[in-house]
Amino acid sequence: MFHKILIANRGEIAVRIIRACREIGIKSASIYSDADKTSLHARLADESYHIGNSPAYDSYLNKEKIIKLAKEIEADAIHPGYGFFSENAVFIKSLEENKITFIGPSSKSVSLMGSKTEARKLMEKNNVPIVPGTTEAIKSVHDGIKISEEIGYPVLLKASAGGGGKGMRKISSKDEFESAFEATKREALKSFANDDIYIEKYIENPRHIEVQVFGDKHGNYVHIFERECSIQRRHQKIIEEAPSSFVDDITRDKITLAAVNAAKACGYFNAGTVEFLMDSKKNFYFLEMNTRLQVEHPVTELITGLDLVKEQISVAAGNKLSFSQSDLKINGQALECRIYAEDPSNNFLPSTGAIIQYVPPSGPGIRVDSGFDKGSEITVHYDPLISKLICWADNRQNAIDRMHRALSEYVIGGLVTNISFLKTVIRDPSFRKGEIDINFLNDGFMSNLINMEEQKNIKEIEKVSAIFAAIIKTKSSIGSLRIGQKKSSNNWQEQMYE
Ligand code: MV4
Repeated sequence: MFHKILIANRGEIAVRIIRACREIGIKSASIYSDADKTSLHARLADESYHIGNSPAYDSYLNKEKIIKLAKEIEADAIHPGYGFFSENAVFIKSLEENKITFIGPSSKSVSLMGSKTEARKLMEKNNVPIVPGTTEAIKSVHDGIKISEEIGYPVLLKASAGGGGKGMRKISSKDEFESAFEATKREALKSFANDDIYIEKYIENPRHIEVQVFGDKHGNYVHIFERECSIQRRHQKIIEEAPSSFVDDITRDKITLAAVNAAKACGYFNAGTVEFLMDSKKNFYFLEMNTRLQVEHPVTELITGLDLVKEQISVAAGNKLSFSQSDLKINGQALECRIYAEDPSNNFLPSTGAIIQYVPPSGPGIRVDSGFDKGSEITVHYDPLISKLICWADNRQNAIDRMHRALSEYVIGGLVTNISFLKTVIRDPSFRKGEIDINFLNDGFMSNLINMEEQKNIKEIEKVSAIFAAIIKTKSSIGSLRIGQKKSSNNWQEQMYE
């Protein structure tokens, strides 16, 4: 087993990993940037190291600094969390060369899945249904039009090196093809330094269903059921659930088998997620594989009783999977709401500043994974995710009621958050019935928001709080200066902010 794990991440996921390390009895080391001196992860780890300035390229995305630090402090493994270096094959290769274990898949699996056309080819060969379309890059406008006619409009042009919704364009007819083709190619080149693009049939109003998979370094594979992630806005997920209320037992058997086949096809080990689109007839199609631990992993943990981060660490250390497929069953229903520092009544503009009041919900069936608490500051430098509120109940209706109750308890003062917006979604009759797809939060829902007025009132209250925050900050300088130093032991209990 490892002696010390360096956590190359921040916020709630860094805290999540620190907790797993502490329970196993492995030393945790965190890194933090200037902007994160007040973040929980900088306080909770056994050791904390200031890594650089606030911009990610100088801190959480500075490969040289991170590897140098890992060597200096004799960390034998690095957990990347999600985002940052988690799906960076070059970073993983460097760790392999430096004999530091990457807590995640091989660089080979990551590169394979990084190319969407390669991934589609591989899936097709391994009985994983893909969206009808091409598995090679389109060479010319002429070829593209011919293929699109065969598939039938509308089609989607996608960048081969893209993913997560970047570099996509819908084409509804032949007349649109040429200009869309050129524009998508230009964007792909600019964003991914690779202008290969391919074509898929456009699936109307699908759901986003993903399957959690896990492999060890001995060739064992399991799936850990599905998650429903259709409630998203501009490719940012907002509410996730496990299991999906749309997936029946027979569909579940099929989609989870396809996901395990996907993992086997790329020789995958550690935690991974296979994303699918599911249409209204429950046909499902492979979209992409995320070669990392995902933000929404807690809903899977709550319905299975597993600790996915501990399992990641164990498998990375070379152990066999600690459970087999037949050990797993779905128990009840879990929901997750992502709590963002953003303003729903102002086009979801990120909101920054200090958290001056912080009262998380608790009670039966509630889990809060937070990266921040009272005194923490949310800055412009990173994603505005404050925390994740996750709940469990015996069935979906009770889980929805419980989530609503917990959202009502949650107090975050000093910033505008999306909490009241989340309550509006959770209360929505269609959501309660499970009538959701990836377009749920599009214009229809937003223009029907009778509660936008309520949101505005809350915003006023929060503005006043922000003014108080500013006053308190100048008076007492929130954020202890003791944070900036290396800590030889875990002394977070002694650190008081006020
Ligand atoms: C699609 C699609 C419809 N048809 N592909 C967006 C993210 C990227 N992973 C793939 N995406 C989509 N691909 C076909 N052939 C619709 C989307 C899509 C989407 C997918 C999952 C979750 C949210 C989404 C929001 C908009 C579009």
